[in-house]
Amino acid sequence: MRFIDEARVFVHAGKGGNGAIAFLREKYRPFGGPAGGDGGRGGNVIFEVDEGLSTLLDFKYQPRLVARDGEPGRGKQQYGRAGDDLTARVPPGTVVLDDQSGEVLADLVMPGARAVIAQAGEGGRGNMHFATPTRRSPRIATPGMPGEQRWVRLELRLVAEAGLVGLPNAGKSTLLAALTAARPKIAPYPFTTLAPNIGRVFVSEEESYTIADIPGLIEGAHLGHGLGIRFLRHLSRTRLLIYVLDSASNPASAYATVRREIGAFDPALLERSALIALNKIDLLPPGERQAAARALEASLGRRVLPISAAQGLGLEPLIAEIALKLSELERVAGECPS
Ligand SMILES: Nc1nc2c(ncn2[C@@H]2O[C@H](COP(=O)(O)OP(=O)(O)OP(=O)(O)O)[C@@H](O)[C@H]2O)c(=O)[nH]1
Ligand SMILES: [Mg+2]
Repeated sequence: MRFIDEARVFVHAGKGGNGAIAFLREKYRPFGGPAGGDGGRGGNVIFEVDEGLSTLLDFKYQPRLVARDGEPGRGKQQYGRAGDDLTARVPPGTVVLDDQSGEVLADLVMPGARAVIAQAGEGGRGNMHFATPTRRSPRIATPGMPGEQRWVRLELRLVAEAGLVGLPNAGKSTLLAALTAARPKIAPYPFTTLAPNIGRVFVSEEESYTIADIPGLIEGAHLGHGLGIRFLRHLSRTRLLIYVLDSASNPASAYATVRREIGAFDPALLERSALIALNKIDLLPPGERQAAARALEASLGRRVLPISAAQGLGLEPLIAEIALKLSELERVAGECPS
């Protein structure tokens, strides 16, 4: 399935039905008074989260969402039928913005979350409402109101607790595959991953978290080099970044490059809690692995966890460390709600 994380969609809610002008004509009451009913309201355009979706692909095929109009009122005080709402399903994490103003109309995260994106027009009022003692046969009814219409932009920002970042070929996808049931493509060349992947790590029966594998970044990504930095949007909801560095190719400089590119996208990401995984330590002689991690720790001034995603070395401590960080962050968030 193609991963599409941006789409432009035209939404048009239904117009309300017109109010009716009608009079009762019954056998024994030839001038029975006004009896035009109200028009029905139009259909809203609603977006709703469907947990089973992970792409905005559907909107590429159907970029116009037009809900039905309400029916006009009728004689004998009958109301017009309301137009059916049109409900479009979106993946969790979809942000809906007004295309022109950029205003955020909805941020749809939780399964089942929904928002009216184009408001339907109200139905008009029939002449049965307009009779007064002095105006007993009003020939007045109001028209239905138009439904809202506009272009909206959809942006998917994946919902994951932690995000893997690093240069191409560092082993991010290998790590995701080692920790979760996700099966991303893995290959010995850069830019294997062309779109983010998500997997869930099970720490215990009650505890699990999700990790996103973001396509590799290179020097100048913020200038459009490589795959650029647009995928970094998918880190915006993560609470923890995991830098994946290849121990065999200057990890300190890789770290600096990745930080520069992330900072160019959004400086706030540099403040985010982070862990550093020094990958591919199986390529080093066993006696040098810890030393390599300590040396990098000393040069970065941050804790470094040595791992081999391919051979499953050091993964238990990493899983535990991620879980610990996330639960600390959760506690802090709980203490000072923002
Ligand atoms: N020896 C060794 N090789 C590894 C390890 N982890 C990954 N690799 C290899 O490194 C290459 C790149 O791995 P990927 O997981 O595709 O790297 P990536 O970071 O996802 O790369 P992009 O998707 O291009 O950004 C593959 O050939 C992997 O088999 C490791 O721990 N040890
Ligand atoms: Mg990859």
